[in-house]
Parts: sequence; C-alpha cells; structure tokens
Amino acid sequence: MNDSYHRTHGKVPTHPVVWEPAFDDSGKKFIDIIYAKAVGEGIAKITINRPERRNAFRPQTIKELMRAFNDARDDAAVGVIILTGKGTDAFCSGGDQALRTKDGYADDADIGRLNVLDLQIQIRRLPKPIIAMVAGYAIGGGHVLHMVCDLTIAADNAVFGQTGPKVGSFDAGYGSSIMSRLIGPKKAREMWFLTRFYTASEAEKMGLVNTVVPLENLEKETVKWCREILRNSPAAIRVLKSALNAVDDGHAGLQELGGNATLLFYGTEEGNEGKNAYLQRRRPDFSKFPRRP
Ligand code: S0N
Repeated sequence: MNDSYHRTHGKVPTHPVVWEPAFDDSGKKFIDIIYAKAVGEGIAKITINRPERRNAFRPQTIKELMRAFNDARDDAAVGVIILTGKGTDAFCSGGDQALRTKDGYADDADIGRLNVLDLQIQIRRLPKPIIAMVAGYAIGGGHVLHMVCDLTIAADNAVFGQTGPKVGSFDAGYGSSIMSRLIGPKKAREMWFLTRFYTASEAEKMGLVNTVVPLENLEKETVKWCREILRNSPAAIRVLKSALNAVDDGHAGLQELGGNATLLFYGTEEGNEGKNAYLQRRRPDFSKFPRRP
C-alpha cells in the first residue's frame, strides 16, 4: 500500500489479536469445533477440531459449524469470519470416511446424511465475508469448503486436491461449478479427473487462493485482511458478496441480492411512506420522490 492510501485510511493495526471463547444460545457445548471471537474487534474464528483425523468432518462437526456460523451471522459486532482447521497439518480432509454409509455420513447409530451441502449454502448466503485460513491439507469436501469461502489465505505448507473419483465420491454441486469458475473448466477437469494434489504456490497460480504466506505468519496475515475489510462499509460488502454470487446461485442468488435491495429500500423515506400511509389509513403520497433518469 502506498503513502497516499495510508494518509486517507491510516495504517492497518498490527497488534496481536486476543481470542476469547464464544458460544451460541443453544446451551449446547461445541465438541468438534472451537468457536472464538476477537476481543474488541469484529472477527469470529471457527476451527474444525479433529486434528487426529486431519480435521475430517462428521455430521456432528457440520451441525456445530452451522450453529457457530449462525451465531456469527446474528452477532452485529461480527463483520468477518475465519474458517480454519486445528493444527498445521490440515485445514480439512473432507468427509470422515470411517463414518460413510450407503446413506451418507452417519454418527453413532444415527441416520446417514450429506449435511455439508447445507453448510456450503450457509457460507455462500451469509452476508459477511468468510475467509478460509488454510494450513496443510484441504482435500475432498474440505477443499470444497475453502472454495465456497469468499477468500482463501494459504500457508506455504498448504496442499489442495480432490480425491472423489479415487475414494468413490464426488461433489457435482458447488464442488464442480464453483471450481470451474475459479480455475477454469479445463483445470477443473484436471483436478477432478486426475485427483492430483497441488502445492500452495500452484494453487495461487491457478486462482484457487488469494495469497500464500509463510506458515508462521498465517494467522497474522489473515487478521490483517480481516481488519482491512472491517474498515470498509458493511452494507457495500454485503451487497457485493451477494452480487458476486448471484449469477452462479441462480434464483437463490437473485433472491439474496434482491433481499439486500429491499433491506436498503426499507431505510429510505420513500420506502417508509408506503408503510406509514398504511398504518395511518391514508393514501400513500409518492409524488415527492424523484423518478430518476
Ligand atoms: C489428507 C491426507 C492426504 C493426509 O495424509 P497424511 O498427512 O499422511 O495423514 P494420514 O496418516 O493419512 O491421516 C491421519 C489420520 O487421519 C485419518 N484421516 C485422514 N483423512 C480422513 C478422512 N477424510 N476420513 C477419515 N479419516 C481420515 C487417517 O485415517 C489417519 O488415521 P489413523 O492415524 O487412525 O490411521 C490423507 O489423510 C487423505 O488422503 N485423507 C482422505 C482424504 C479423502 O479422501 N477425503 C474424502 C473425500 N470425499 C469427501 O470429502 C466427500 C465429499 C462430500 O463430503 C460430499 C460432496 C458432495 C455431496 C455430499 C458430500 C458428502 O459426502 O457429504
């Protein structure tokens, strides 16, 4: 960043972030994840906490992730969310293969499910930026999770890949369509058909990640990106996130974008004239509002 940028915006603070444990209002504990918020800053951090399984997710993990994302969405003090994995070996290695049944993934004696798809949609629709902070492996359904996040900051030890056709699975939803958007249709075919793994620097060249930093600087750099985002207009970012997703998300994408237009309209005098007229049992008078060119 040049000097004139700093003159108008001031320097991005570099003091260490202090995390404190966070909870949702369900009264339930988190077992498979760690949920934290930065003291005095609008950053939430959600960490998949199954390092002994390279942070593979089971249905329970996804349910807890969804609870934490929901809480971060509802907390007006939170402006940016980091998704990461515990330790430096893996961001997430996808669905827990030991729990895969003919119905999908099943926790102890439970029915199988593919609830990671609900989480993907939640990440896409959540109106705050979500940053994947990736150290180590981002593989399979874990690779899809980083792709559906808004930004990805990778450590130099990160490894990216899909294993589906090797282990008898595939993600024919976002895992295919968003990948094709990110890296192009030929490269997406390569990634899925050959099931190769890619280094962080290869991923950066492919457009899979935003930046690569030394492992020891991963969180510091991610927090810096969060702080830069937090200096900007939340409404502008909210609308932009939905706009950037709208074409790919079809009707649901337009609904999200359109919802933001409604939200902004509710804040205008013109929008309120209609409501007030209804409540005051009078005919609305929109004549004073401009019909702009
Ligand atoms: C990640 C890899 C490359 C790491 O290798 P490394 O460092 O050599 O470690 P390992 O010794 O292999 O692993 C350490 C321990 O962790 C266990 N483990 C690792 N990954 C998994 C996993 N995914 N499931 C269960 N266990 C895992 C190892 O078994 C080992 O345990 P111990 O010490 O007890 O032996 C390497 O581990 C690797 O290749 N992992 C598997 C990656 C993989 O194939 N993932 C699954 C891909 N498929 C999906 O994610 C499904 C996609 C999906 O979720 C989906 C998509 C669309 C629609 C629906 C769904 C859905 O299913 O919900």
